[in-house]
Amino acid sequence: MKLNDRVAIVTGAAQGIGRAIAEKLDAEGATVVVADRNADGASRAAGALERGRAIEVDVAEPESVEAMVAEVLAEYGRVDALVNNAAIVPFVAWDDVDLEHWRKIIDTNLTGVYLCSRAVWEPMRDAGYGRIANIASNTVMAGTPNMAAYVAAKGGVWGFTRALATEVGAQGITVNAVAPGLTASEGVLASPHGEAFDFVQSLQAIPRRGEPADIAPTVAFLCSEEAAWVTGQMIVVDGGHTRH
Ligand code: NAD
Ligand code: 4PL
Repeated sequence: MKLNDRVAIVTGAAQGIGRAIAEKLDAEGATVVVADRNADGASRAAGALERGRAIEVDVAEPESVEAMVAEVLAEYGRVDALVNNAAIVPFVAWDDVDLEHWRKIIDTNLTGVYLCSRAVWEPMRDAGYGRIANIASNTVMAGTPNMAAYVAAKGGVWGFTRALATEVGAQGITVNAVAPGLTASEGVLASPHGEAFDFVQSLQAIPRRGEPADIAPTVAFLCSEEAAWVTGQMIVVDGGHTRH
């Protein structure tokens, strides 16, 4: 299988797209660290995997992220892949977002990607191998309303992906982004975003609801050794909603 003997961290993997990614990496042979601030959900998701391991983490907190990576290194001695998936998915008109809320979204959705990438950099550099896959969003192209801070953060993730790819390519590390469109995760289904499926489907080339399992295979490919020549890219996985 494509990921045998590989160790992967997937943040925000207690549910939704992250959980589907964890399941796919596990099915491809990886040992998967289900890293989430929801400790109970992470344990449940990890327990359903062949080689799952749950770790509680808040990706917006540097000490928490460093402790998570230290734990993974102590246990497995390596981190082959990092999937930066954890994020807050808000639905708030842009002028109803106060500064504190704006900062929280940027801290989690953008700074969290930086912190987790920073924490795996040295072990990946020393190993001369690494795969970083960042979950962005097609809202960066669509300019989706009611999530301005989120769209700003995801645009930042897109830019960070390209810049980091340039700086770490010589060390055998690839950095890419996957941009899903509207996807039926637990988080989205429990929010007003859940009412947008009919409208978004009418814009897609493929007229059905996007599911978390639709996103995972592209992420697994980017985490595999054979994706070695793909870096600094953002791959849109949205049933043809946006084209870029
Ligand atoms: P979700 O809300 O269903 O799940 C998110 C998970 O991340 C939860 O388990 C939550 O506990 C965890 N999390 C949140 N903040 C965290 C933090 N600070 N530290 C650790 N864990 C944290 O979300 P989802 O819809 O599955 O989204 C997953 C990813 O996909 C996100 O990056 C999101 O922006 C992206 N995305 C989602 C959609 C969509 O329509 N569902 C579309 C495009 C992109
Ligand atoms: C098209 O990333 O890509 C709603 C919620 N609609 O989080 C997203 C679209 C949402 C999206 C997203």
